[in-house]
Amino acid sequence: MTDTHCPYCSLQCGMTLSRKGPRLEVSVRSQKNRHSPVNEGALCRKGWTAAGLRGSRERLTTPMVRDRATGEWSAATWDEALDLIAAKLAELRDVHGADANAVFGGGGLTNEKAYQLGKFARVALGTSQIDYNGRWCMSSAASAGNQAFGVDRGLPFPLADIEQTDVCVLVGSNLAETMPPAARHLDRLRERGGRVVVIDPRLTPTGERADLFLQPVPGTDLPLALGVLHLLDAAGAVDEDYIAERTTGFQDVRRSVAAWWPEMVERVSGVEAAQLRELADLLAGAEKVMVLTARGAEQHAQGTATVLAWLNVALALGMPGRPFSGYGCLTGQGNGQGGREHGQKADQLPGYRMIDDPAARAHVAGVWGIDPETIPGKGRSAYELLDALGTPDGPKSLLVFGSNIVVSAPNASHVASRLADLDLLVVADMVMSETAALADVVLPVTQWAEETGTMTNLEGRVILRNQAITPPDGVRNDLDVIAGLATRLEAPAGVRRDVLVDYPSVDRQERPVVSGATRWQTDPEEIFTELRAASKGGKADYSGITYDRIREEDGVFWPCPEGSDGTPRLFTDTFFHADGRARFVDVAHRGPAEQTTADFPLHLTTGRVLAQYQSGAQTRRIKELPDDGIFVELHPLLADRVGAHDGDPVVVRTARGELKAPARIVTTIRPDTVFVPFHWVGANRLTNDALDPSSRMPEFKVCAAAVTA
Ligand SMILES: Nc1nc2c(c(=O)[nH]1)N[C@H]1C(S)=C(S)[C@@H](COP(=O)(O)OP(=O)(O)OC[C@H]3O[C@@H](n4cnc5c(=O)[nH]c(N)nc54)[C@H](O)[C@@H]3O)O[C@H]1N2
Ligand SMILES: Nc1nc2c(c(=O)[nH]1)N[C@H]1C(S)=C(S)[C@@H](COP(=O)(O)OP(=O)(O)OC[C@H]3O[C@@H](n4cnc5c(=O)[nH]c(N)nc54)[C@H](O)[C@@H]3O)O[C@H]1N2
Ligand code: SF4
Ligand SMILES: [Mo]
Repeated sequence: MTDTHCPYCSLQCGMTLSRKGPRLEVSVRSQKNRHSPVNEGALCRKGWTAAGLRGSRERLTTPMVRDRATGEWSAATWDEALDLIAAKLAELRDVHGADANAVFGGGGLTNEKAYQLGKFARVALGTSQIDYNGRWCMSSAASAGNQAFGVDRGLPFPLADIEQTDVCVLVGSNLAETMPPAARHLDRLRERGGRVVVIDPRLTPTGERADLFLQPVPGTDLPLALGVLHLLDAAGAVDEDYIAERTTGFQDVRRSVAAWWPEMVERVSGVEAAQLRELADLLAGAEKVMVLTARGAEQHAQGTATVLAWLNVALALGMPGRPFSGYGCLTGQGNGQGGREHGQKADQLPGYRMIDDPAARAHVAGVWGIDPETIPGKGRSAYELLDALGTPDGPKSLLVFGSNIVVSAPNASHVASRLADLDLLVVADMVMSETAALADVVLPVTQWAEETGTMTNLEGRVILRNQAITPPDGVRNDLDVIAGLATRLEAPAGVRRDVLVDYPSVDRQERPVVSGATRWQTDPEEIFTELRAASKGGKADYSGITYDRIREEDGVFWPCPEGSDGTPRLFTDTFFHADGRARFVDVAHRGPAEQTTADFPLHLTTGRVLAQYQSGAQTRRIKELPDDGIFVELHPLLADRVGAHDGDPVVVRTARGELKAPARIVTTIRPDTVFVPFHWVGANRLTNDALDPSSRMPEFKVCAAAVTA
């Protein structure tokens, strides 16, 4: 029996794995799991069935190489596959320069993998071209958090704090379906007499839990926030003392919200002025308010500005840093948080250091035992990277670890055409995902139950994934794959032991320096020790966290410098900007990048259903999970107008492509909006690749569409 955590979402529910003959059984049987802080012994359907890939025929167990001419696959040995890849990477670098090779990571990778992948790109390949799917996830909230607070940690408080607030406002989150065990916190909050507000163009199972439900036009959360702040200020409900003591920039924001009368907000968002007043009254009368955003608010070309507008509401009410109050982002992927802290993002180095900061480069170069000058600069963001593949100035190869981009990237047909122009596409995965099926080489890797490593959940809590079983024959850990390639590329793996944190007994002068060593680590705990050193002194400081501490303490919250207890709650005394204050940022509403027209009169939005996870690469292959296939959700009024019948196919068209799928007619969606889940191929043939200017987040949540029966 091994205690570990679910492989999927950012809740990282504690679960117990036991062997039952050849099978693996999921339970929450252990004492530890019954009391695990985020799920208290509850799991959602995806968690219960997570072991379904173990022993399944869908599992890849041998490296595969595809013949470009015939399209045929043949099995290869690991040496053959890695030799082939390394030789091609070296050739491309020699001919076109280091940026000819690119790496694409994922927020499902452990911290150790994310760290090692970033180091591999910068040290072994020397490329600036690395980014990851987290750009499509909560990057707008990250960018807003950095601007307002000077730091980006999903929730600045433990999840269970939700129960103790007075009003919890969920902007674009369907957590009852996307993090089901978390919904209990909303229920308990309401049992205590607190209120839940949900803002979503669809009345979801989360919306059904709300005391107040607002149903805006997709892409109008920003003016809603401006309208709320307008009303709060007019009512004298802003916290002037807090604003004066703990923030800067309010006066500009106050001036710009003055123009947003409720009636004007109603015209833009479709939310009645009376409802907006109801929300403002609720907030004005509450002592403790929590504003939480998720993808509905964030996945927009104005996602950062939208989050900032809601953050301004929380700040004006004086909430961030106050007990059981504040602003938080509900991150998404299992390691969506840690994945963005340790260097797989184009502009970052480990510890949430910025790659263009000379001090950060010097520190990390010190740990890596290399000259800071050799660390490349900032690379392209995820979508811009994919868009550049195979173009004259763009990368000629792509290594993918932990993402199924041809299903999950916006404007996916275009992305598939870019992949086709590569000289080399390598995908490491445990199944033949739609992206793997397009690769030249596919490498079979371990899944969660077969490996150890740390993950950082939505609360900033660093937890430990424990290996429960040995991997199937032929399958390797991503860390082995990275080390195998780095060694073949003759990359130095010189960790300078003198900067490591674990040698308190040795005098600093005498600590051994192994600069120039060529062995790349594959042991997760060794890599974590190096990560601790690399993160030391950074914003996401992990230097005081050890595997033992995580085991003993139910996880440890960063920042956690050596000797610290960790930080479950941020901002109680100070924010992370040099002056210690939070910043109001004045933002203006521009609306979605693509407006409706006579040809495309509807709003298309996309998202999730309970039983499927992400691109579906894993969950569509698990027999115990219902797979109803892709569908188009639309309102009866719209269905009547276009002559659609429930269950019969409709065609959705946008400027980028079309999708034919069964109609699902529901009264819970706005009549001017259609919804398509993205777990199957199709939704992203439709979506718009317009990007947020600061986070580079694509506008998954709104574009202009037409529907015909
Ligand atoms: N079942 C399941 N759970 C998951 C995942 C999964 O794939 N499946 N993925 C995980 C990951 S990586 C993530 S990021 C999270 C995402 O978790 P959520 O953000 O909760 O999920 P979404 O369904 O993408 O979007 C949430 C809601 O936003 C609404 N929405 C659409 N457009 C707008 C808008 O313009 N404004 C507002 N206010 N709302 C809008 C949608 O109707 C939807 O109900 O879930 C995690 N958990
Ligand atoms: N239209 C639309 N598109 C969206 C969204 C939306 O709301 N609407 N949401 C976006 C969001 S928030 C996200 S997070 C992305 C997610 O979309 P993807 O990045 O495609 O995420 P997954 O489907 O989880 O893909 C992970 C892949 O890696 C494999 N894998 C899992 N673990 C590991 C590992 O440890 N190592 C390796 N090598 N492989 C592994 C899985 O089998 C799978 O094939 O989609 C985005 N796309
Ligand atoms: S809520 Fe998330 S972490 Fe928990 S069991 Fe479901 S998918 Fe797994
Ligand atoms: Mo996500």
